[in-house]
Amino acid sequence: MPLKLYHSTTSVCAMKVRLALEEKALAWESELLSLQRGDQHDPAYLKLNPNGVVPTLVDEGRVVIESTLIIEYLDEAFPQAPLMPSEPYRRALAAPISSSSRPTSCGRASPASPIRRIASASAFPSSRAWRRRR
Ligand SMILES: N[C@@H](CCC(=O)N[C@@H](CS)C(=O)NCC(=O)O)C(=O)O
Repeated sequence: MPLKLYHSTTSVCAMKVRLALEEKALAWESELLSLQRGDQHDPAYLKLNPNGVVPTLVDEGRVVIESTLIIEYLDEAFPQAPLMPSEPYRRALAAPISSSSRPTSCGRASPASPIRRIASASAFPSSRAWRRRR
């Protein structure tokens, strides 16, 4: 059973999970919600994500919420193409990038933060690949 991602086109939190799925080349099924229409408040969706926000990942019936936790889950559950370096010092250097996109700061990275620099980089093949598919 493929991974299922509940997401929306306008959500940066959902976008970072899609980037992780693409980087790891994982097959996934799309459940596209319209935040404008209020799909996130649908009682059936609230059973999966009581916070009424996207993204939500379902893996073999197991529900994972919170974008950063979803990415960490994916990286541990599917070790191919790891998102984090294995060498401890390099992991330490990468940690601020990961922590600046923690759930509480989703979409609120400061102008100087590493995640913002990465997001504004011109070469972002994974997001382009995702857009091409839609
Ligand atoms: N901490 C959550 C935040 C999720 C979140 O705020 N998602 C926004 C889109 S980026 C959302 O679904 N908003 C819908 C609403 O507020 O009604 C995460 O990182 O997954």
